[in-house]
Amino acid sequence: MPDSPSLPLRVVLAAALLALLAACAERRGGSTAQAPVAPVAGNLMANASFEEDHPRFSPWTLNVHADPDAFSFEPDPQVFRSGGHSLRVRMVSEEPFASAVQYFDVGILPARRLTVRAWVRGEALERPVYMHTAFFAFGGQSGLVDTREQGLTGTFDWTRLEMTFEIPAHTDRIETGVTTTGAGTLWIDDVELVPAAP
Ligand SMILES: [Ca+2]
Repeated sequence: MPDSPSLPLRVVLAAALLALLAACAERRGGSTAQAPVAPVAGNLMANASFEEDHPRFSPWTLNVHADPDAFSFEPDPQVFRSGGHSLRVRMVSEEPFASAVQYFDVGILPARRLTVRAWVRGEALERPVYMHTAFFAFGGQSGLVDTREQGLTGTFDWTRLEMTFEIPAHTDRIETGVTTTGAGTLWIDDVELVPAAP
C-alpha cells in the first residue's frame, strides 16, 4: 500500500493551508479602517465600544419608555469613535425617552462610588441626552441620579458625558447608561463604568 503514508500527509497539509488562509482572512477583516479601541483598565461595561453582537449589542439593554418601535437602535459602521461601529439611536415616533443601559448587582462591584462616562455625538437632538443611574432595592426602583441639567442638545461632534455617583445603602442592583429624550439622532461609543477617583 504505497499510498497510505502520503494520504495523512496530504490531509495535514490541506488543514495547515486552510488554517493559514483563515488567519489571513481574519487579519484582512480586522484591518479595515478601524480606529484603535483603547483598553480601559477596570472598565465594568462589556461590549463597551458596540463592536459585538449586532444588532442586539448584549449585554446592553435598549429600553424605550413604552412602544419598543418608537426608537431604532442600530450599529453604525460609518460613524464611530473607536473600533468600527457605534450605537446609533433614532426616534421614529414620539415617545418620552430611550436608553442604553447595563445592569450590575451591587455585590460584584469593586466600589460604591463609581464614575460612568460615554462619548456621544448628536444631530438635531431636540431634547437632552444625558447619563443616568437608577438604584434598585427589593426589586423596585429606589433612587435615580442623572445629568439632565447638563444634557446635550442640537448637533455636536463626539463629546464626553460623565457622572460620578455613590450607591445608597440597601441598594442591591443598579442600572446605568445613556438616555435620550426626543427627536434627532444620537451616536454612543466607548462607555466606561469605573471606580471613582479618590
Ligand atoms: Ca466602537
